[in-house]
Amino acid sequence: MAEYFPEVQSIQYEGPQSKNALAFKHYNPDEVIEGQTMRDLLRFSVCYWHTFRGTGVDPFGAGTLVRPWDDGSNSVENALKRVDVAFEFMSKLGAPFYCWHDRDVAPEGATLRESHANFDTIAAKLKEKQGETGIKLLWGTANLFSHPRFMHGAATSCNADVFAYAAAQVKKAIEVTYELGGENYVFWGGREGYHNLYNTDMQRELDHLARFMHLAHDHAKSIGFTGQFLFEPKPKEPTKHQYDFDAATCLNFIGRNGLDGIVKLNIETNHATLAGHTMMHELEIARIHNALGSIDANTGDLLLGWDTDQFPTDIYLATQIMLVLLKQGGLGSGGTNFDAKVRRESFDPVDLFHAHIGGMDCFARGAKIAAAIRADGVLDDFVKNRYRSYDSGIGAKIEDGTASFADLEAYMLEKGEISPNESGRQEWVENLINQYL
Ligand code: XUL
Ligand code: CO
Repeated sequence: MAEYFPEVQSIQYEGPQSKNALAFKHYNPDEVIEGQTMRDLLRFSVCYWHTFRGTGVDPFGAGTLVRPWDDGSNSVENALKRVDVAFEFMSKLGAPFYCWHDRDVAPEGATLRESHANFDTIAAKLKEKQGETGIKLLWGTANLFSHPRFMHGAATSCNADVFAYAAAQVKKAIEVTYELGGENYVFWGGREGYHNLYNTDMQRELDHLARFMHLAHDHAKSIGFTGQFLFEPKPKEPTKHQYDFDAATCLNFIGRNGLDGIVKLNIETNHATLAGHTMMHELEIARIHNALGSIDANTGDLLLGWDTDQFPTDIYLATQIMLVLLKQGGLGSGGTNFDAKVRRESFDPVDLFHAHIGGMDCFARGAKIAAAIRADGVLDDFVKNRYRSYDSGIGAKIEDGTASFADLEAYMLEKGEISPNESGRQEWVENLINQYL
């Protein structure tokens, strides 16, 4: 059988001293962190769209990532060959999971019927390769944003036929996800948003989006798909106002529309920063609402205001992420999906390996550092101690709901002034984290 990455053997863990660029320095799949192997804790996933469909095209120039195996066509034959490429890459990398949009893996046909048939053909091969390699599907999703028909959105389009088309596509994508044993199904809003309120009925559009998710859930139930539904927040790009702006906005939408317990969140680093938050903030918001389902691991660029989808290399950031993930004991059925692309100047196929190896090592290192911080317990003790006034006395009564405003007034009239405040010690806490890096 043809080999597409002949210069690369399977990537091994060689430890921090290794000088081999094509080896892991920190990601050791069998190493145990807080009772879980790194393999099970991190659940790394390769995304099909950037890794196998990315061309490096930008608004100023044609694609640069010309792959030797790709004939440049959108044919089924080319798509079938790409499956071999993908599984060779993922096997050599040692990634346990992957994920796709329907149109990444299979070409759109001239009709919906033809698109479904193409998808079935490719899905059969994906299933075969999953069986051969043991690589599993982390999640599937539908591309409801590339085709011109989705110019006004999909579920939130002003045109009911577009809603119906999107429904047909998601129905099929859920069925294929189920057929391939996918563990989650993702909804990223794509063009679900607006540019101008003068021509937009926001109430109706939001109601339609909620209806769409309920219909998707009803269908999943009817076919026995029990994978987790995930909503992926993003504040802008492509529309100015996205309905899934950030974690809090998505959680409000979920709660308001009876989707609690049905839909969790897939949090992406570059989306968090575009929303003016940190990734840690977004993860923590999701976690405390019991809605942290999965992550799209990437990073933006401090100097650029758009979704650059770069591979994560910042150990400080990975440490913050892992502090939250370890607090909730991992990601359950979710994973760490590299929704990231190599730069258009990095056009060699081997750059795909460098990118993923770096991202996996970065997260592994973040996991080790976060686990060390948690094992020492200094940070945790500091935070617990900071809130100790709520552990007994008036604080305990506030928390258990037995103190009224009148009780609090009586308490304070009697006491006269508060106990002295204590320093937040932000600088000390930041220094403390640096000691573990
Ligand atoms: C877009 C994005 C998507 C979703 C899946 O910014 O992140 O690729 O992850 O549709
Ligand atoms: Co994403």
